[in-house]
Amino acid sequence: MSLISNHNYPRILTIQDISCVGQCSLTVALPILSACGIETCILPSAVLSTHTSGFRNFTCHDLTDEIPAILRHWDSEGIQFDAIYTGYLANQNQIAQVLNIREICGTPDCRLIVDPAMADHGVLYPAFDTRHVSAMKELCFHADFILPNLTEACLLTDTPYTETYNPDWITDILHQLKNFGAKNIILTGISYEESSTGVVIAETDQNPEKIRYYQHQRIAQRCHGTGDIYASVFTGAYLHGKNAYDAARIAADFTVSCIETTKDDPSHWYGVKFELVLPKLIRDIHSK
Ligand code: PXL
Repeated sequence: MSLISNHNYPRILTIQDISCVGQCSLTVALPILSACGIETCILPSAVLSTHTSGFRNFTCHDLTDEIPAILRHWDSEGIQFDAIYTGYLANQNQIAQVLNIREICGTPDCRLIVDPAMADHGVLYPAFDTRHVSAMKELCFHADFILPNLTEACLLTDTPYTETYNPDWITDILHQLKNFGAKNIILTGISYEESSTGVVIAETDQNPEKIRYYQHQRIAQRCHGTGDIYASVFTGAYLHGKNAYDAARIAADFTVSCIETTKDDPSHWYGVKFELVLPKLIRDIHSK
């Protein structure tokens, strides 16, 4: 029996690592997408003992070599996905395989949502170098949505990173992303004043293009894993049927609540207590 897609009940494949401890990547994507009512299938890119930001001596088992056999099996079973959402990918080879996976197991209108998940606060994650950035540029070019933070947007456009900018500079970055082929861009962590930050929602494949800004509270605390949480909620809300702006807004509100819930607990430095906020997410997703 094949698993041909049933559009009334979207099936998504999310490709990212399993960090066994650390509340990021698949351990947040799976519960969040499920809470949004989306059947979620996973392709683990690697298994790590913890994430790589702040823990020392973590282990990492790269699963790239497993991917072709998994794909052959899915193909032989006729398994199809309505959407593919990628997060932290372990190497350039895996990035290159994503389009092949969509080709073989995607429905004809399979949407590709890419969180570049490679850098933050002006620096690349420890495991990556410029080859990773080049491969990610290529993947973003084919995506329906990309969800970079400012550091990733700068890397994708070869722009020096800065924390001081104005709306014109951001518009210029968005146009550079559009020129290299990105269709819809959800740019997170864009702040024009001390007390607030926000998300830019640029639907550049619309005519005329739509660029909107959702401003929200800024909490001074830096928390790990919030990019993965944001991208997972955006993806779940969007596939649930919200428009891009509402999905971006729900994701921002959820992420802020997660940080609020965690910020006064220094022992929880490695992630956020998103589990406590899932009831709010379910209410927001299922409200009109
Ligand atoms: O949250 C992004 C992420 C995902 N997976 C791993 C990471 C990181 C960020 O550091 O190390 C393994």
